[in-house]
Amino acid sequence: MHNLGQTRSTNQRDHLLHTPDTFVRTPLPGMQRATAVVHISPAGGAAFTQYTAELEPGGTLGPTTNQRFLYLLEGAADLATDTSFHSLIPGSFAYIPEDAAHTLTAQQPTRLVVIEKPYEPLTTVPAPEILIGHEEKTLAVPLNDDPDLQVRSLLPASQSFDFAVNTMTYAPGAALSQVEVHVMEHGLLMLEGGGIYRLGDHWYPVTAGDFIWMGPYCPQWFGAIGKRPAKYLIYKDWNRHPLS
Ligand code: UGY
Ligand code: MN
Repeated sequence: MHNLGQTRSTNQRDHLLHTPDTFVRTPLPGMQRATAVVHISPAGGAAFTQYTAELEPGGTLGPTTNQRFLYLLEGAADLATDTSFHSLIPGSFAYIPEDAAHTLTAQQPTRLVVIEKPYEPLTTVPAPEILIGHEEKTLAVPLNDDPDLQVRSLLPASQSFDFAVNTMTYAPGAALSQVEVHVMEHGLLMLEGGGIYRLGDHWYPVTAGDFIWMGPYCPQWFGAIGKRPAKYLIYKDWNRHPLS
């Protein structure tokens, strides 16, 4: 059904709101029985790429030489590396270092978040190794002592990692305690609930399924609205000097 050209999606200099009605699916090289919705990439102004991969049973992701982060949204998939084998279920995540050969194969219709980024090594710490986990096994910590805003860091607090991926869960009515303006950029996927996101000088209603990119220094604030918690998965570049 057409909607007379209306959408909540918007592409601004320092932020993007990408809503499901505007998603366009494309195959990426090496994908089998799978497509990608590329939410953000260097073409959109980001230093990383984030897409949602949608796989049929038996479908696979293509290869990458960059480091890759996976978070399973729906379905089930097997991740095989040269030395290990892991079954991923909703809430499972995986960090795969650059140049690490691996194959991800869906066991049923599966959707997953894929984040890829060239690794920025430090001379002082070794590069990270492959890491597999499940969100529910990570520690939930209140942000700024607010028990109504819980943050789970999926990657360990190690300088080896040049990015972070967290989930943030807001009780109904909870909000960020400040408008943030920072050098890091964000890729954000709304997982549950909704609310109002301030991006730059705009206030947007957002809901589960929406993707947001925030460029460096994009003013940002979120307040949860509704009778159920709002939850999102959020990427940020991390642990590196701005001049590196
Ligand atoms: O980690 C963050 O910068 C996070 N608090 N930002 C956000 O939720 N927009
Ligand atoms: Mn932020």
